[in-house]
Amino acid sequence: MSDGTSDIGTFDAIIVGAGVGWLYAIHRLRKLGLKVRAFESGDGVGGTWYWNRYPGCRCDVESLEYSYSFSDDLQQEWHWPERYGRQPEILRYINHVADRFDLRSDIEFNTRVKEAVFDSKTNLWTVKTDKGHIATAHFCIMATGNLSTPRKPNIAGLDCFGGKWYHTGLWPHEGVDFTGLRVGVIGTGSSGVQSIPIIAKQAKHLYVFQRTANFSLPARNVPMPSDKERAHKAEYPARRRAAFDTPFGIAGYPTPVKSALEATEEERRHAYEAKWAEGGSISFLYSYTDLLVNKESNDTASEFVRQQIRATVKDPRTADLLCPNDHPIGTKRLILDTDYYETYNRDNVTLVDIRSKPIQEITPTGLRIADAEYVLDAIVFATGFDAMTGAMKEIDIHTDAGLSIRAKWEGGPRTYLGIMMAGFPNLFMITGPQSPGVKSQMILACEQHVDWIADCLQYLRDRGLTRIEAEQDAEDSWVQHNNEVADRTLYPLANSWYVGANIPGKPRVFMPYVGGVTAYKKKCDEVAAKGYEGFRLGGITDERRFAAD
Ligand code: N01
Repeated sequence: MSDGTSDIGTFDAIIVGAGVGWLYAIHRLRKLGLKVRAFESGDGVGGTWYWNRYPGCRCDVESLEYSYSFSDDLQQEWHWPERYGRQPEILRYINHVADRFDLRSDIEFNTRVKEAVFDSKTNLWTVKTDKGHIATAHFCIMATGNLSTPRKPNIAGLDCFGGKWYHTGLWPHEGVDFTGLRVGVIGTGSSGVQSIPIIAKQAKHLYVFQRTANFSLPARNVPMPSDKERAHKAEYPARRRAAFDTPFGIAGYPTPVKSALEATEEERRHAYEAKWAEGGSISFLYSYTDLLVNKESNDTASEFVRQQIRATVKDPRTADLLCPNDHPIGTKRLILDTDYYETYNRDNVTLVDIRSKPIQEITPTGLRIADAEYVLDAIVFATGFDAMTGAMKEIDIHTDAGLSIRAKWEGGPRTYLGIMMAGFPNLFMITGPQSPGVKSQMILACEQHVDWIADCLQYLRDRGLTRIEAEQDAEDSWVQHNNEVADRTLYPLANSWYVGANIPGKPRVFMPYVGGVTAYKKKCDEVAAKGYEGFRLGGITDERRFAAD
């Protein structure tokens, strides 16, 4: 077209965003015979694992669990070399999946969706991209990710900084060599904690600027034991099913049977020590039934970890600063590390408390806090993401009725099941807010949503329907239920990205569903079995049938 746009046609479904859910969606919808087109801003597949290439980046869910289940051949043939997958290995795996199932041909890479608008007369979404593509589809599936909008704080002076700066969530593909450099890392969430031990080994000196101490447990990563891999693979289908009967979608941990307060102090110490030695976050949180709902019980686990920190870090003042004291353990994403606390025993590592003395500015040569200036050659922002709502709000999603997602979510996200929203027909989300996604094994969560959406599209097609929309009442009840479930736990006590606390001005609303994977899946299945209860279906006309019919 003369205005620089190009109409690339009409599809049954457009998929926006990257990541593991999105690849499976292409595969699953194609199997229904649907014509799909996906848009991806990067030049390759992988989503989170494409962008987060910082040193030490590794999954905190064990690799035999953190993998696709939809193809038994795939899960049998892939070999995971370590207990927890490293970023390059996970990215290699996702690329393998894209090739094995021939998924790339339906993807427009290097293309960012800027706008999506719904026309209620045609029941069609029209999507516009930064490359000038215009595409229309009956259904739009947002697979934009929950931790895909990196944010760095607005600190005065960054523009004049003479060194280089990086964000962990947008790491250069060619890698960064910190050898001989004075490096500052701002942020001690998962990304900071994973990268700090590796950067410390390279840098001349590493300054860690910590605002809030977080709980971190040892991952105890090891090469994959072949007998463990064999046994796991022999039981894969049963294990995958069992995962849905667990709160976090991860099977293989003994279900706790009693409260931490029913155990003696001695029993608790043994239990926590065993979990500390075993490594892993789920295992630790499964020590007792009530660590995430009873503050007194939680205190026992939190204090155990603080003792471990004090026993590991030699300088008492540094140890004290590293001991989290503003939230119960597990109410922020529990971090898994390799040698994080040990790293502070190195002579070339300094922990700087920016809670009591906040960063004032970045100078041409470094970074200044109230009473000191640190000379730096490089700054690493490990400052996180506009989580769960950021990516959706970056796209101008609206309808011809004048509704927009930005306005609808102004006070926090509102969804039905984290899958759809009232006022936005035919717009699905994969692991949207108010679903368990980020509080579960993400690939399982993505597969569950994609299967639910695919079954829904099949249901509509079988009945000649072209429109589905969440009812307002159903959405309101789900939002209320989501809040009630969260309020029964300790999660809201933490200033976490789960409540948007890391983004100045973001409404404080608890965003993930924490009622557990089992309860959530049961609800989704029941809704479908009752003919998509809580959704309004319609739009029967010949010309609006799916293209594949
Ligand atoms: O981000 P975060 P992340 N001045 O938001 C600090 C997943 N993930 O990228 O707590 C100074 O957790 C902030 O301080 P505070 C995982 O789900 C998974 O590390 O706001 N500091 C905090 O310390 C994880 O939870 C894996 O006071 C500032 C840090 O930056 C999620 O991604 C690996 C600041 C941000 O921590 C996000 O993790 C990596 C400011 N103005 C990530 N603003 C695995 O699978 C922010 N901070 C292992």
